[in-house]
Amino acid sequence: MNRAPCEHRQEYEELGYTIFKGVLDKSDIQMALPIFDEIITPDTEPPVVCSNKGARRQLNSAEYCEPRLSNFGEHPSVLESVSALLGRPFRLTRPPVPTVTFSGNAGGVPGKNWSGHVDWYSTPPGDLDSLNILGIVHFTTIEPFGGGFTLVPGSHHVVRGNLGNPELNQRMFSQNFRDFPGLQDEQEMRAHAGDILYYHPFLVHGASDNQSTTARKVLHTHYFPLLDSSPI
Ligand SMILES: O=C(O)CCC(=O)C(=O)O
Repeated sequence: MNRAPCEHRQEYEELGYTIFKGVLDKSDIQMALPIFDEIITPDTEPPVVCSNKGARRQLNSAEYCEPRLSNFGEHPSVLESVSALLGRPFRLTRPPVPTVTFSGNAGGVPGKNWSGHVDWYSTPPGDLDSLNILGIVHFTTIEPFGGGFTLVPGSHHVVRGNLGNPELNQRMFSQNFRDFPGLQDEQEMRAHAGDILYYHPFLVHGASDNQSTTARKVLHTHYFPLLDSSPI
């Protein structure tokens, strides 16, 4: 781990995301890359993938899960990073989902026509929804405008702060975050192969167009801390 857990936690609290660098090593990456190529190609169609964002292909359901990739959600180094961030026992709450963003349109260009969303579990959110953490495990290095995960820093505070506002609630629940009061500009995240970005469930975020010639390969993960009141 390249930074103290408390620094990651503080960054996650303040900005709504934090990046753990070099969690997976070269041999992990080399093992995984051909599996991405095997299961997701530019021609892979629904229902195996959802391709509602053009060049972005995300494996659609547990039915199509690929254990050789999903298992990275429970790789010891990955679990160590989750543990550092949560500081308590946790569960992997759904199968990790591989996503490939090929060259092309996939959510807009940051700073131009990009628009973000929140991963609502329910609207309005339940008391525990904000405790989920979402991860993006990078298997390729993201170059500028290479389809990187794009987010609005600190937007989880704005979202949380407006949950009691009926007018803004309606906008948030219909994913209308354009010119939303209080939001900063979006930022496209850079990352190296092996890095993991964790983000808050109320963070405004989204995919972005891949204007490079390198396909972006990531695994989306999802964890939930164990609570004293957690059901068995
Ligand atoms: O990483 C990406 O491609 C976008 C992820 C995203 O928007 C989501 O999982 O809700």
